[in-house]
Amino acid sequence: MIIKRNPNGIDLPFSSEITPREVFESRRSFIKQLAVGSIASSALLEMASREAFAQSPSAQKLVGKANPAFLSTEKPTSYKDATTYNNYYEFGTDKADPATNASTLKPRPWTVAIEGEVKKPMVLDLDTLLKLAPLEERVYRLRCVEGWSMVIPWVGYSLSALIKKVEPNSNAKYIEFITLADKTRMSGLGSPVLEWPYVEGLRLDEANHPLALLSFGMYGEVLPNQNGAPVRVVVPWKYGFKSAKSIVKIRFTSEQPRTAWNIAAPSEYGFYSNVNPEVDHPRWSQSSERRIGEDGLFARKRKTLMYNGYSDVASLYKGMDLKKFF
Ligand SMILES: Nc1nc2c(c(=O)[nH]1)N[C@H]1C(S)=C(S)[C@@H](COP(=O)(O)O)O[C@H]1N2
Ligand SMILES: [Mo]
Repeated sequence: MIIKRNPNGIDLPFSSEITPREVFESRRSFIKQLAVGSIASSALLEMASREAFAQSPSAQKLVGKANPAFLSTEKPTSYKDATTYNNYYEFGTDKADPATNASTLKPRPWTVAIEGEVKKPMVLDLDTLLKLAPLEERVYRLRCVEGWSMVIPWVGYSLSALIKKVEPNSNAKYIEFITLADKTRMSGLGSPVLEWPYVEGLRLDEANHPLALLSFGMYGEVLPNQNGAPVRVVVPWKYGFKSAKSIVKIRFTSEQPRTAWNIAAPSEYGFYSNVNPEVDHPRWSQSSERRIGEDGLFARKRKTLMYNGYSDVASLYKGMDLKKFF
């Protein structure tokens, strides 16, 4: 149990039972993996050190135990890029807007209501949510539908742990994420660019896939507001917009839920939105991507991988025409 004083002066207990030694060792194995799997530059090793993840002196630490099943040999995107180049339209549509405007989001106190087709509907406060399962660190690629990608060390646990707790009933086929829409705190809500609140959804078997992450932190710290504090999902095999930020309600449904980008432009954004280099967006190719931080004059574009490289999920879509179910 780690108890730390956060910037607002509230003592926050965290469930992760990690000793500094375990942290050190998991970090070492991460470094070893990196050294084996790719060019071991000194910058890379430094990036992998716990110290390098301590990004801002005032931020609340949130440590997860590195899960060897979900590490990556790719160099994480810099903390600065990951926190200043964001899509969070509730705070404006320019990439720099969320970092500038999201300081008004109040991530504590916070509750998530869980309702719909479950045997145990409940309202969970953030501390209870944080203690529901051991926190892990997982390094995931995030691929935005706009054609750029990042590599981010998230902190959280599989969404399936929460699903198990509330016991979906036999009608539950989908899960809907409803996010905060607070006009008094979110400067972008005046814009009609999307319908608010921002909503997203998954089929229940997708949500139960171990890769689907309920995330509370990144780079060893609580989520910065602009990255979706205090709780979001990260669904790494789907385009970034499926990874809803600042969730206040999770509803289990029998019907496929509406989703924000599908409402805004149904011919461009489907419900599934799996990363798929073979299915172009109507207005641009999806076959390659720009890795944020590699945008120099000679930066090569990277090939986009099917399911963003997370081929484990393919069995979820057996027999489906992914051009139709885009
Ligand atoms: N509530 C909400 N969640 C959101 C968005 C948003 O505008 N509002 N943008 C999505 C998009 S398009 C992307 S690419 C990712 C970006 O996450 P990041 O800024 O943490 O990299 O968040 C997604 N989640
Ligand atoms: Mo995105």
